[in-house]
Amino acid sequence: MNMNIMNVDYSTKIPNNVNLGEDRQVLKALEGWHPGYIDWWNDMGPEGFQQSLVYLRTAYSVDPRGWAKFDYVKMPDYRWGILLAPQEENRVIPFGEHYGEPAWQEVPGEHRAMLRRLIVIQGDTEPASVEQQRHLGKTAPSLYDMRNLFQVNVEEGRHLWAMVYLLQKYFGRDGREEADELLRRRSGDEDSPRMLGAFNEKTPDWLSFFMFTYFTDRDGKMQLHSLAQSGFDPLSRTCRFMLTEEAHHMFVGETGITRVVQRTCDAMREAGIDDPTDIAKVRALGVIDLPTIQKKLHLHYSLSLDLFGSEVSTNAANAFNAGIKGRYHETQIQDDHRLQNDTYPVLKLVDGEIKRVDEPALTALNMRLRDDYTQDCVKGLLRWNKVISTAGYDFKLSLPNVAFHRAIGEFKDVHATPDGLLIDDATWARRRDEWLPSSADGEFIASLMTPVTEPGQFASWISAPKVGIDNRPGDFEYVKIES
Ligand code: BYC
Repeated sequence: MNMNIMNVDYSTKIPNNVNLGEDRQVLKALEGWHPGYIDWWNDMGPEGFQQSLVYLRTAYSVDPRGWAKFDYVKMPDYRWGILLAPQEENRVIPFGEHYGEPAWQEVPGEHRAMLRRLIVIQGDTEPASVEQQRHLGKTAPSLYDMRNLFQVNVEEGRHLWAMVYLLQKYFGRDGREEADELLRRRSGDEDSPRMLGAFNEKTPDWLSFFMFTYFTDRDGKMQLHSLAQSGFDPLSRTCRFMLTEEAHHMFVGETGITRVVQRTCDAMREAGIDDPTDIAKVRALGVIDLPTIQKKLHLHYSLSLDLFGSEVSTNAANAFNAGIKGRYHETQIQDDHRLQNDTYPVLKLVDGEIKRVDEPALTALNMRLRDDYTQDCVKGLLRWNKVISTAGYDFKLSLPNVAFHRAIGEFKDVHATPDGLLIDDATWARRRDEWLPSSADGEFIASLMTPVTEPGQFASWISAPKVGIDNRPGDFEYVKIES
């Protein structure tokens, strides 16, 4: 078969650019896994709308200049495929003890367990997010937003396929067992939860969805970048292509929050409200007040920080030394890429105070990636704050201190305010609802979540997007619900 790596073979049941047609054993394993996946999608994927026609993009190539086509598809018919970025000729391992050696095309035996663990953790997050978001279709604020939700969902499904392919192709029987386990765990399940904290939380409403795609998908971006540096070439190539799709997910988050903030500011202006913290007055307009948006931001940012693991971690050092997981933009960093003698400043709790302490750079890699993440997060805040200041309001959204509301790492046993002031348990209990969404806040937001399914119409609490998907006009019917 003439396989062009840029183009995807759609002749097998599982579209791919990895020559599955000639890799009978792996094809068989994947075909064996497929029915369980479809069962999972039917049980745990989007609730309702499975027979609706959704205007989705599907990858048909991995050429960065044009890799997707848009068309109406029923979600269960989406072609979930296995797509790897093209192999770079003579690629070498860009960091760690094996620095400069040829990248591995097979799993290095000594690092097998570590590699499998990272692939399984990555894989576990993908179906988890679909599970967390499954009920949101019913309350979509527009067909445009509904379509974006489903796009994100089918692509998270494809990312699960991507990890399952690696497990089945490179890890034999235990890889197949892990692939089955990925379909068995469930977000929020008491007995068999998803592996990482944030993926067992609820995504109760659309503001949470936008916060999740902005903050938690961005952890995904950082982790995928680190794995895209991997010396294990198939993992690197897989993650490189996943990042292409991931960009849209964060776009959904960033523009979603922008549109919520915009709508709130517009409504306050129209009503002549000068004080954005007059919550009752603002809420009476049917929009979400800025202080509540800030609370949601506190929540999702702090949950996402936990996904980076402990600030000081021997797991992270081992993965780097082994050449398995690198740093963000590793190949662009000017240093020896081994880090044996370097240090990195880490925020730690010292005698009851938050202090910067120099730690060996190798064990501080989670902290470094988290710092890169925070820098990346700031961009959205600048944009949102621009909307607020342009509307003439003196209010700034901000990221909370890293010690605030943490369940993993250095600050998990203390309480801190969003400004980073350490406080005792009683103060935390008393003031928690000032900083994180309270049940009353949740009820108010829930009261706004009425579906809008008229093309070109939007719910009261969110403004229209500036441009359509695939340059479609404002009244385009992104989802044909009855079909
Ligand atoms: N929750 O040395 P430590 C995405 C565990 S998101 C629960 O501190 P390490 C996406 C840890 O497993 C990206 N447990 O951390 C986004 C370890 O347990 P064991 C997903 C946690 O290992 C949106 C112990 O604590 N990809 O793609 O250096 C939608 C000590 O670990 C947590 C990845 O995460 C937690 N938050 O780093 C869809 C990349 N944190 O082994 C998709 C792969 C730590 O002692 N994963 N623990 O039993 C990794 O690189 C690392 O495993 C972590 C943790 C960064 C997660």
